[in-house]
Amino acid sequence: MPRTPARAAPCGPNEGRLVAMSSALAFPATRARALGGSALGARPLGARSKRPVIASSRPALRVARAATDAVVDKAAHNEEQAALRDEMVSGCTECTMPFEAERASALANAALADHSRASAIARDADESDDGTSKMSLRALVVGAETGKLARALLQKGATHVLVLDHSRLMLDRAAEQFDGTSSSTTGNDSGARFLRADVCDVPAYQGPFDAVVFNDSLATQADPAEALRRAVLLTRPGARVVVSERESVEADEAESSTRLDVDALVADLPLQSTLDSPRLGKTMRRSDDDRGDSPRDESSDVHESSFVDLSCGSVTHTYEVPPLFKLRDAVAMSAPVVEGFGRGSRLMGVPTANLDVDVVAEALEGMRRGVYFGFARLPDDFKHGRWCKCVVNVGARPTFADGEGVTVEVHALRDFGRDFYGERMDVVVLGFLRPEMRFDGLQALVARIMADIGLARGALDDRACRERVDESVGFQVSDE
Ligand code: ADP
Ligand code: RBF
Ligand code: MG
Repeated sequence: MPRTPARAAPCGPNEGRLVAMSSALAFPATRARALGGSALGARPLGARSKRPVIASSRPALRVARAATDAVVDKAAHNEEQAALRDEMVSGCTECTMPFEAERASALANAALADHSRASAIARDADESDDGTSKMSLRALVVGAETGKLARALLQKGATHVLVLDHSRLMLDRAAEQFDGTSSSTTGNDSGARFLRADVCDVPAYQGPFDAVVFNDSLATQADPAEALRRAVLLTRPGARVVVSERESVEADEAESSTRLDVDALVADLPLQSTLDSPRLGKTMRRSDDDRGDSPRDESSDVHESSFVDLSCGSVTHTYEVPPLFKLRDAVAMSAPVVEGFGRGSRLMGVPTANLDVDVVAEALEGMRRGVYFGFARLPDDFKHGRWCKCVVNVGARPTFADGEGVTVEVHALRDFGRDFYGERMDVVVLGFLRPEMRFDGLQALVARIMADIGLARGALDDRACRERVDESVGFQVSDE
């Protein structure tokens, strides 16, 4: 195949794109081969199954049918894509892709260069006796292609790479890049593993991932926005998310205008362009458009000019899940606890002391909306006057219909055994966890809050963090 950038099939004369299959079935390369090809016959490329829509006058039934239709459509879409890809692979003798090696290297760099965890692994290895680190760096590749990307990621510092595709044959071919592919399905062995699955069905135990690369696969997802959202939920703070779509250099205007608007897709996600790296401290200050009262503010988490790399015949966007990081200056607040929406304890099991926002208005000026960690105390309460760990949400609660106006809610990681409305609460905010985001429901929000609490505990246990508190705020942190 000539090495020219083209919107080409991975191999052979077929032109088309790949995707989906909803079973999360992990298997080693050998099993992939044993399973053989798809039972589906060849279908016209690009054809989408159209199911008749059955309308119901009863709303509940309508909703249920719509949901079932979506599941069936997705399964059909995924099967179709799997069949297409199987067909591409089985039809080629020598499989190559345009700019294959260069593109793999560029994408691996986008995913890993200056990655905070990669640097931590290097430091850890330096300090260890045997020069190796016990830390892992997990990458998720959506779209197997020829396996070169998985290889490049491992070469550039990833310890585990999970490769997803819907086509058994495509996975099988990618696995040929590796000798002695691990048969682990739990993700605990290092190296490359291959999973025939939809990205939305990857179980959390396979992660958390430090890098996710959509390898020319986002546009052909049944629901690209949902695929991105689910992938981001599998990541760890500081993770990179790279979206790369192959593109012909001769792409005509029509083709360019139908290009995925990836920035728009990530607008509601806790991602920011790598150009606006929090390590540079930029994201801790609100951007201008975040200051007004405009209802839209989540998209300020995403820099419009995310990195677009047109080399290697691809358009590539690189984002970062904000790392856990400490504020340059601790933010101190002290305010009476006021009534909120009465939802925290009752519905969520996470009581949040709502601070009087008028009193903390000045401190809020420098803070973006999002989830923070720090220490809190009730200074006027003899029994609870010592500092304890806390998580703090500064935001508009977009998950709920009441999402108007910024509130400051503190969940203290301590059992007070009583309510303390009207009492003064002191809070020292030390670090940022993530931007606020809209969740699909209470359950998803609570699950994420639990993860936030875990991350906050870890960060606040960090000796350096505690020492810094003692120095800059001048109090001894309780060791409870
Ligand atoms: P509201 O919507 O009125 O804020 P919540 O359901 O969020 O109600 O409950 C918050 C109240 O619960 C706080 O104002 C405080 O009095 C009490 N509370 C008890 N334990 C805690 C805790 N660990 N963290 C925060 N608030 C707590
Ligand atoms: N609400 C949201 O709508 N999106 C969020 O991302 C979000 N994150 C939160 C994180 C933490 C640690 C806490 C304590 C609250 C968060 N909330 C979020 C606020 C939540 O919606 C609120 O506490 C309840 O609605 C009760 O007012
Ligand atoms: Mg509350």
